[in-house]
Amino acid sequence: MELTDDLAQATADLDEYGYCLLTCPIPEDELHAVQKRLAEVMQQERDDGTAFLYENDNQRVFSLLNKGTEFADLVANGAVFRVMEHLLGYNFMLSSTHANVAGPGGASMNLHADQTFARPPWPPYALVANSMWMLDEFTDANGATRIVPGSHRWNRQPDYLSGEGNTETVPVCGPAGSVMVFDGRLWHQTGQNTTGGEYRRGILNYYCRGYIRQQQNFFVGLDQAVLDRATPRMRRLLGWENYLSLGMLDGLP
Ligand SMILES: O=C(O)CCC(=O)C(=O)O
Repeated sequence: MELTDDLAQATADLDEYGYCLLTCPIPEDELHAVQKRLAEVMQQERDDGTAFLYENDNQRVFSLLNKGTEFADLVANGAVFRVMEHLLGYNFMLSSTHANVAGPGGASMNLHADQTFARPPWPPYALVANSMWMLDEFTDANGATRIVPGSHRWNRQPDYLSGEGNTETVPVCGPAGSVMVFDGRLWHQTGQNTTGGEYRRGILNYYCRGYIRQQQNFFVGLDQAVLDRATPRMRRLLGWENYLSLGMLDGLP
């Protein structure tokens, strides 16, 4: 798939294939600041023994909003926001934000759809959607996210008992700064990193419809300083605004 900064093309790609690939929507210096901060946090968590390491040298870094001011602009980025709104509608929210790093020798992840928490039958639209910010160039060799194009239209998770966990996938490759936005029904997985020394760093900003429980509990875990800095859009994304009659305070929106 071609990279695009045309949002009409991006939403058409999402409808047809279940994903789209956006050209880097932030200035280069902001991308560098995010890369630098993530590298620092990864190292810091390895040094202090709190790093979440798995599959050889893969690493997840959770709760990014509490770990650097650099990450907020990605969460609320305008281009991603508009494409997400196409998928998730009125007053959608941030579900979680974390980094997933495929380290050298890291194994691939099981093929899955992100809305597996919902019991079948699924409605004919996405309940959640994800965005993968590629902080390094994503290649077939370094573990680029692999997908089954068009699988969002099957509207169900893979059936492992019938071998669908082995459905043929394609890697979604792009230069550093590209963003893949994908429907919560799309079958996907982290690729295997077969390189000897490359780290494939990606940030997953995951969103949900306004009536779905968020993956991360921001009401309990968000640092007050993050909320103090939050723009109106960010407060809404975090769940600080009501969705119709949900999320009220003392009977009022
Ligand atoms: O890291 C990736 O490429 C995909 C990660 C993923 O699918 C997940 O964390 O659920």
